[in-house]
Amino acid sequence: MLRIAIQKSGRLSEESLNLIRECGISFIYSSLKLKTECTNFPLEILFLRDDDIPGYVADGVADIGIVGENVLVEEGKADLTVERLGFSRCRLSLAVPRGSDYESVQDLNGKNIATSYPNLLQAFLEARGVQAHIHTISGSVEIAPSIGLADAICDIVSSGSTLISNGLREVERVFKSEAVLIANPELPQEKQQILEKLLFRIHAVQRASR
Ligand code: PRT
Ligand code: ZN
Repeated sequence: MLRIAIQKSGRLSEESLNLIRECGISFIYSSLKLKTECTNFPLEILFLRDDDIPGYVADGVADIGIVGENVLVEEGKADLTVERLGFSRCRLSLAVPRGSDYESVQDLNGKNIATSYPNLLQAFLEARGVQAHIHTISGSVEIAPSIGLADAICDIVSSGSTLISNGLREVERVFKSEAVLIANPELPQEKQQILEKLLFRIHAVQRASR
């Protein structure tokens, strides 16, 4: 039996479950249960916080998982990727208050930037020779400038409406993300074979939806 970790409730959950269903795999779903065994394929589904998924897969607690690349790369585990899944697309962007006279990334030298993605942001700034003070906060990043906590923010954007409603302007794209399938690199042969069967079905689903 192969164990897959998916997000319990959030922006990845529904499409992760849909992908498994589209692969012809059946299971009984209850929002109260933290795991479920599929009835017609050797797969067990674990429902977890997205941030915990890369670590569990790296440690072998789960064999495979579905997570946003933004979380995966932030946690330094990009090498676990086996397949890009094409949903939950978004970007990690830098944004500044609408009225500020931002011209280039160099304007961020010495500034305070709030983010939940310090590693991705640090790599982006370093590559451009910018030194800023990064303040790591775990949520509600968009309000940081208006309460005087930061001069700029770096957060996930999809439609851009959250930035607009908080008086912010997107100025740099730091990272492009989509959901990815990840796997423990040392799966025993039996599990590797189940993963290959699953990947075969995922490819068929992807071809059919193109
Ligand atoms: O509880 P748990 O820890 O599991 O969930 P979470 O709250 O950490 O994550 P969740 O469900 O918000 O997002 C899961 C993943 O979905 C992210 O890691 C991204 O890979 C992806 N994703 C896609 C997004 C968005 N779109 C998105 N719009 N993640 C977050 N947002 C947020 C963003 O933080 C901002 O507050 O939505 C707001 C911006 O949206 P727009 O449309 O107004 O631009
Ligand atoms: Zn999370």
